Amino acid sequence: MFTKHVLAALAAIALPVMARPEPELWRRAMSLASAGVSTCGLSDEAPHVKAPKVNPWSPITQADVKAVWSFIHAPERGLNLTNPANATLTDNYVFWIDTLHTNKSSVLTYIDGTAEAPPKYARVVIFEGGKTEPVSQEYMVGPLPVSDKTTIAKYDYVFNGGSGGTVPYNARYLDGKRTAGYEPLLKSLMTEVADITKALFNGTYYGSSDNRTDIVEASTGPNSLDGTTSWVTSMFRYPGQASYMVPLDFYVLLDITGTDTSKYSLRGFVTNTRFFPTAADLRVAFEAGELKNEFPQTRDNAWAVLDHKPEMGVRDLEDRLAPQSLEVGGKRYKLDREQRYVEFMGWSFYMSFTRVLGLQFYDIKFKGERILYELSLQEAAAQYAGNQPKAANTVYQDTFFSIGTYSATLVEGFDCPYGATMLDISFPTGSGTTETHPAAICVFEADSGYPLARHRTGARGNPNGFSHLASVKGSALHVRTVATVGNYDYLFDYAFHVDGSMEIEVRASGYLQSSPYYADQGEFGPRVYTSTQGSYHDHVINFKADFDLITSANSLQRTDLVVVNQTQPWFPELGTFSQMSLKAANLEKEAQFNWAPNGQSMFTVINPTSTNKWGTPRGYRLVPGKSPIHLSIADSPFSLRQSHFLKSDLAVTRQHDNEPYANSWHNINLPSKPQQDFAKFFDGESVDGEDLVVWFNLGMHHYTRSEDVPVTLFSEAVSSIVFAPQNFNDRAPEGDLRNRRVIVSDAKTGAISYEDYGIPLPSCKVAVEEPASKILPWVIA
Ligand SMILES: *[C@@H]1O[C@H](CO)[C@@H](O)[C@H](O)[C@H]1NC(C)=O
Ligand SMILES: *[C@@H]1O[C@H](CO)[C@@H](O)[C@H](O)[C@H]1NC(C)=O
Ligand SMILES: *[C@@H]1O[C@H](CO)[C@@H](O)[C@H](O)[C@H]1NC(C)=O
Ligand SMILES: *[C@@H]1O[C@H](CO)[C@@H](O)[C@H](O)[C@H]1NC(C)=O
Ligand SMILES: *[C@@H]1O[C@H](CO)[C@@H](O)[C@H](O)[C@H]1NC(C)=O
Ligand SMILES: *[C@@H]1O[C@H](CO)[C@@H](O)[C@H](O)[C@H]1NC(C)=O
Ligand SMILES: [Cu+2]
Repeated sequence: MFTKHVLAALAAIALPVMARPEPELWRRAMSLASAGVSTCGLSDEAPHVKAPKVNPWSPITQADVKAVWSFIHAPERGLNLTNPANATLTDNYVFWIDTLHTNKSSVLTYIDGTAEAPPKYARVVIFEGGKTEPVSQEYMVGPLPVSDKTTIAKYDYVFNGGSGGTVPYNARYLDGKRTAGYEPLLKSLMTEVADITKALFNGTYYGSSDNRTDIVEASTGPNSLDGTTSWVTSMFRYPGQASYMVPLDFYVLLDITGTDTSKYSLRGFVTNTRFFPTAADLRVAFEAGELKNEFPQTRDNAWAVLDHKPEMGVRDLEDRLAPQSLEVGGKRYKLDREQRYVEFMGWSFYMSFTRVLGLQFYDIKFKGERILYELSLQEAAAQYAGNQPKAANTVYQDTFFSIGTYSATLVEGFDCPYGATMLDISFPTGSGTTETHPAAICVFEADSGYPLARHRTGARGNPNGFSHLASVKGSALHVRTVATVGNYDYLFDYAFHVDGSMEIEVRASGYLQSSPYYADQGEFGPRVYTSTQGSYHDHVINFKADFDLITSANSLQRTDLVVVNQTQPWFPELGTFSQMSLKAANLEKEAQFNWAPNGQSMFTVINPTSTNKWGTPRGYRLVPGKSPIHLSIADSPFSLRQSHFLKSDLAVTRQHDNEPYANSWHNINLPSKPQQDFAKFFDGESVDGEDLVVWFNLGMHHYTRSEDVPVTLFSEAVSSIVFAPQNFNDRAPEGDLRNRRVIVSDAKTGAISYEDYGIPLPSCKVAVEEPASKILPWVIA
């Protein structure tokens, strides 16, 4: 039967914004609905589902954070803490509080059985500058809620570097107290050479709060190699909205070892790629006329601001609204907001959130069978290159900055489709309170942009035949967040496809950490503006995928595509000839390895004791997606032993409660004496038929370009991986989907039948109002 459909009148109606208590309810639909117009259910709240269990991975509550704060500050704890608001370098004070990672061994019996949920713990970082040997120390506080059973203990067991949760002062985070510690020295040095910087750059720095200062200082990391000494590399820029794009060729290097700021000293100045150990040396060169500012930087930032530039012209029809992905059939996923639990087309999962790692997923199941126990970001690293101190010195590992705290408000209709479910994030601060960012995570189902499957069987040459045409809708549920860490915006997208595959994608936008332009340094990146060079850098983003396919005992099967010589008796004239063949073997021991060149190996996590109907072990294949890279440099002094996890595409280890993280957040400042040494995970343990963890890297070799101005484009700075079922099912899990069309035509009679499986196009109005983001309390984090 050929059914005719009325295409919905898709009208984008922008209405004035009203204050609404729940930001995601952008529902003018309400008034249309009351006027009897069907509104596609676009703006509806996702149907509620009750999570099977109270989420055991959830962040600790606001009340717990407060109680932990009081608990650790109580005199009987003996921690001798000063309130951070009043603390100095030589006091003990809390840096931050976070949720402690939950031991897998204690949670499985809860989610799979009848055991109690394991108790929650807080993770507390205390800067102990007041100790004889000043350190940063991590603690665990629990069980929570705080009671007389609650204790505080050093949090050592997740760090394998030999010093547990203790980090030497010189490797400690460069917080406001430390920057205030070196500011007087920087100020006096820059004041001493103010006439020189004025002459060279028309800029002077008399300290960050002096009203004569008209350039800004920016330092970089790491600040130490092993925690015995500490330095800071400062560069200067013109201030403004796009300050990252207007760097100046002037650097000051300071030694900031220890807590006694009177001992801080100048290592030297750098400009014109020359090093001057003292201000006097710099002055000699300046007065001899040897210093030039060949490519004067622009104080004007406007060219690098991400806004509409009418002077670039007009494109025909660009005054029309661009296509939108809308859930026109209504939301097809269910949500338990409180428990952060989602069900979608056979998928189910829980979410969590921490300061250090951001968004995490737990207990990811497809059709009731566990695929992953945990999926979480481990690190977002970047390493730069250049023949000047800032770019050469720069390695970022963004867990250092608590990357989770930089996820903030998403723009509906642009960052996420209109009508997406918006979730807030909350995390403990360093002062016993909880910070909340509205609409920092969005959940939505979107069209894949291609059919999941299709086939046409033609009737050509058979006048009595039928032609059969089938096409199946492709869609996926996405969970997305964007973390803006300084210059960069990292978009993390987790997609749950209806075919049982999962895709993890990272994109980067935001400002380059650019360098001043040097005519003779093209090997470090192109000139992208009058006096700005796009500094070459690598982004490497590490993830943990703790697969538990059906059970925890899994193997990693490597199938090599090898060419073999064969003889086959029916081709006697060929003699020996070459053939492709598959050679499979399970990885025996923990290992780090790369994707094979030309994709000639397949890596599949399998359950070796569970087979599909055809006798093949059930598995999920790791499919490299866009830009499957790892760190390009193996032995940089700035990314040495603390960065092993960035140096291979993949790694497989045995799961242990004391190895929950690839990296430690303080590790960036310990390249040659790591607090956490990923290499030590590889101690010869078997991973064949064991509880294994796959660690993988996404990333980009960021070959900077003029199109990185004003900001890097998400379209090109993208990397991804897919986990796809590989003999996991007996056939493709699509036959149960009714979102498909089948058209059969009879070649003889010309009769056509069109089947829509009871899912016709809706006839409703799409009522779209300017979204909630417009009225949200924007988070400027
Ligand atoms: C900081 O110190 C001042 C002066 O001693 C005191 O009045 C104030 O209460 C302190 N603030 C905190 C948060 O402890
Ligand atoms: C407590 O810390 C302060 C610095 O904040 C220090 O001066 C004092 O000696 C410490 N007291 C003890 C008992 O350690
Ligand atoms: C020098 O910098 C100041 C801002 O501090 C600016 O007002 C002035 O226009 C600049 N002069 C030149 C010649 O660019
Ligand atoms: C700058 O600060 C000085 C000293 O604090 C003050 O006397 C002067 O009025 C300020 N100038 C401007 C332009 O604000
Ligand atoms: C196949 O035979 C060719 C020709 O004898 C030889 O060069 C090649 O190395 C052989 N390849 C393999 C995989 O054995
Ligand atoms: C987690 O497991 C480790 C290693 O077995 C153990 O030392 C630690 O006490 C456990 N943590 C909690 C919170 O139970
Ligand atoms: Cu980049």
